[in-house]
This record gives sequence, structure tokens and C-alpha cells, in this order.
Amino acid sequence: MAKKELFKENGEGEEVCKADFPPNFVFGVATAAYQIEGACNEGSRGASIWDSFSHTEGKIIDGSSGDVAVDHYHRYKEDVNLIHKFGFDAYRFSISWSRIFPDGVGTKVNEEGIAFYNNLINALIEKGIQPFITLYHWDLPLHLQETIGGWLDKQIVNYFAIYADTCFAHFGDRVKNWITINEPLQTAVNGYDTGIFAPGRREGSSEEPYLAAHHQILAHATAGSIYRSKYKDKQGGQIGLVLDCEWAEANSDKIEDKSAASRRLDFQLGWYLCPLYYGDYPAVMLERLGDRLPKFSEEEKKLLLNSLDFLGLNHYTSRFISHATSCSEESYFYKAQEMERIVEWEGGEKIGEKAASEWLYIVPWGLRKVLNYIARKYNNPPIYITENGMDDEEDNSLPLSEILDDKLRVHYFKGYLAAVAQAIKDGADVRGYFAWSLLDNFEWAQGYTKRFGLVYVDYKNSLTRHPKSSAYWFSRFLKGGEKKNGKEN
Ligand code: GBH
Repeated sequence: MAKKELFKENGEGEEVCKADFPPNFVFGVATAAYQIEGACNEGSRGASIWDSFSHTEGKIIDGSSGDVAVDHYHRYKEDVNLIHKFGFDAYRFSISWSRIFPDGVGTKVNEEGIAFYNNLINALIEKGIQPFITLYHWDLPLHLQETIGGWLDKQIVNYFAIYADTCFAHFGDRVKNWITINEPLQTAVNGYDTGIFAPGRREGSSEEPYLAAHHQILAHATAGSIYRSKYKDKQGGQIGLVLDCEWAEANSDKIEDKSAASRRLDFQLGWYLCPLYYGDYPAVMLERLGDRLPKFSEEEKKLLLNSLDFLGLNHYTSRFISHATSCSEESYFYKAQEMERIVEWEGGEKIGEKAASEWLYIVPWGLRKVLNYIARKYNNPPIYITENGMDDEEDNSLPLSEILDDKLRVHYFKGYLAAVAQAIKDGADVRGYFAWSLLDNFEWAQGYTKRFGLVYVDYKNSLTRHPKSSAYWFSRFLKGGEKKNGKEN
């Protein structure tokens, strides 16, 4: 198919309204603990790998850290009020493991940590907002890194299980939606291969990312089985895993490009979903990585199957993929895929408009395609889109009023929500959608130079919150006031 046709075929430019979604579809906003909480030395919190990574020179582009972040730890009530004011049904946030067990080892629960999350959960429930909790969004207790090498040691599975069990026991009476791990691929590849994320491993040992992934898969499945055997009947909730996936569109109709695109998807999603739905890594990874991939025992394979009630999908962007035997990345993980990610079509036109981050192009039709791909390949599982959004560059020279009028972000959300509505019509079982992010926040290696929030945070003036146009757009959309062709009632 000609590339230009992709855009028409996928209904780009259509308007979207709430009535395009099923009646109990969940709309929410998302954040993660290290990116927003701050208060790094309060409440008897232990250090995490992101504290030490961000305090290591040269790791964060603006030399910043999450020490204070946007001070959500102290301002959670104000933030919950914002979520409520915009009319969202749900809030996805993560728990900082080292607030619950400061050294990660599950011997003594830190009551101050429990109290903070109890307060947050209660504030949400009071406003009728459903909590969706991520247990692990990258902030491993530092002690576990220093003593056992973090995700490289199988003992981590047991520590994670104790932590998860503790959270189910304390919060599960009110929390019905659990996510074990956010984007295990990012921890595996950027944490243990390229080294751009904590713990910043870049040893060139080609086994580390696969071990880190393997133990995350087992940790997910073990926590899932604990939830199912001890809590699910009583508490009536559900448990899932969040994966990140860019859509991979073959760059041409050539068979090599098509198989490169399909490999790319197997290396992103299949890496996790094949074990969890079919009991082992995808054939193409087994072929190409051989003994680098750890093996699951028969007993473990049983544990993996049926460990997901739903799949969380973080999706931001897409690429054209072509077959390529040479690869610019030094990483073995990328080399083994023999593919190249392409932004420009012939003629120099881009796959979509660029956001602030180098990697983020606006390609709404990619989301429809990835949802349909998952539905087809993995037997139509329930899916929540757990993150979707775009960023603006931090720019001190613009007046606030201009920064707050984030027209491109409104365009982004309209396009991607329309793509979700279309995927549902196509038959994908999508149950919810979470915008990333409620607030501008600590954007990992990019520090505070990138702003993903629906709400602007004034870093220079006591972290004051200012809703952007996109927040007001969402609030009209959620009230059902945003109608086809932009006409309101
Ligand atoms: C999400 O990951 C994270 O879950 C969230 O915490 C984060 O704030 C959000 O993205 C926005 O970035 O391409 O080499 O420059 C999405 C997957 C992985 C995409 C890392 C960007 C940057 C590394 N992200 N990637 S690189």
C-alpha cells in the first residue's frame, strides 16, 4: 500500500466524542512515583536506583533529579482535586517500593509509606476516582541493586513478590486494578544495555538485558499468582502488566521489510506476551538470540500462562521499518533485529509531526494498528491504554499564556482517541485510556526539559499548577460536550 494511503485509510482527521466509546470505558490520567513525588528523604523512604543515577554526573541532561520533583508527596490533595475537576474516572500512579520497604527486603513494613498511599487512595475514592496502581515504575530500592545486582539476580522475584503481596494486603480493599511492572523492556534495554536509564549498566555483556527481562516476567507472574490465590476472590480486582510498543509499519511491500517489521514487534511485545500467553519467547528471538535467552522451567511456564487479566499498553509513536544488516546502535539487542527505524518517507516527508522529544512523532493511525495487531495475535485480550501523550520543550522565553495554550497536544489527543474508537469498532477489546501525564514532571534522562503534562508546573514559582488547554479540552470531552465536526451542543 502506498504510504500516503495509510493516512486516509485510517481516518486521520476525524473528530471524536465520548459517545464513540462503550459506556463503561475508563478515562484516566497517569503518573509515576519518582517523576512526581519528590520528598526523597521524607516518610522514612529508602533510596532507589533513580536517586543514585540522577545524582551521578552526566546522566540527566539538565543535571536535575527527582529529589523535589513536583512535590506531589505534599500536594497530592490538590492534584486529586485537579483530576476530579477535569472529570477523569481513574488515576494511574505508581508506588515507590522504597517507601514501603526502604531497603527493598520485605522484613519490616514502613508504616509512613503505607499511610501516604492510604491517604492518596482515600482522597481518590472520596472523589469517585478509581485508582490503578503500578507496583514498579523503575525505582528499584537501591539496596537491592547494591546487594544482588537488581534484576539480574533471581532472588529479585521473591523480593518483588513480598512487596506486591504487602500492597495487595494493605490497599486491595479499595484498589481493584493492579499493574505489576511498567515497561519491562525499558528496564532491560535502557537499564542493562544502552545504560541511559538507571541502573545505567552498559557492560556489553549481551546477556544482561535478557536476564533482567526474564526476572521481570517471572516477578510479574509470581505476583499475579499471589493475587489470584490469596486476594482476587475476596477483593474482586484484576491484575495486568504494562508494555510499551511503537507501531512498526513495513517501509515497503518487500518481503524483507515486512519480516523486519514483524521482528521489531516480536522484539518489543512478543518478548513478554509470547511467554505470558504461549509459555515461551517468540521463535524469532529464540532463533536469533540462542543461549543468550534464559530458559523457563516447565513449572515456570505454567505460572506464566494465565497470569494476565489485562494488558496495559503504553503507546506514543510509530516508525516505518526496513530490513537492515548494519545497525547504528551499538547494542546487540538492536543488531539482532536487523532492522532500521525510519522517520522520513521518500521525498523527505516525516511519518508525522514531531513533538519535543527526538523519538516522538505524532502518528495516530499507528495506535489503531497496534491495537488490532494485539487483538489478532494474542486472542483479543482486554487492553487498557495506560499511557499516551506528547511533550513540549521547556522554553523560558515564551509567555505563560502561550505555553498553556497547547494546541498541538489537543490535536494529538483527538487523533489518538479517534484511533482508539476505530480500533474498538474493528473489534479490539479496549477498556480504558490514560493520558500521560497529569502534570509536567521529571522526564527521566531528559530531566525537566520536556513537558508532558495536561497541567503546567511552574518550576520557578513554587511549583504552581496551571491547567493547559488540553486539560480543559479533556474536561469538555468527558462531559460529552465535544461533538463531531467540532460542534458543541
Ligand atoms: C514512558 O515510556 C514512561 O513510562 C514514562 O515514565 C515517561 O515519562 C514517558 O514514556 C515519556 O517518555 O528513544 O533512546 O531517546 C515510553 C517509552 C522509552 C520512550 C524511552 C522514550 C527514550 C529513550 N520510552 N525512550 S530514546
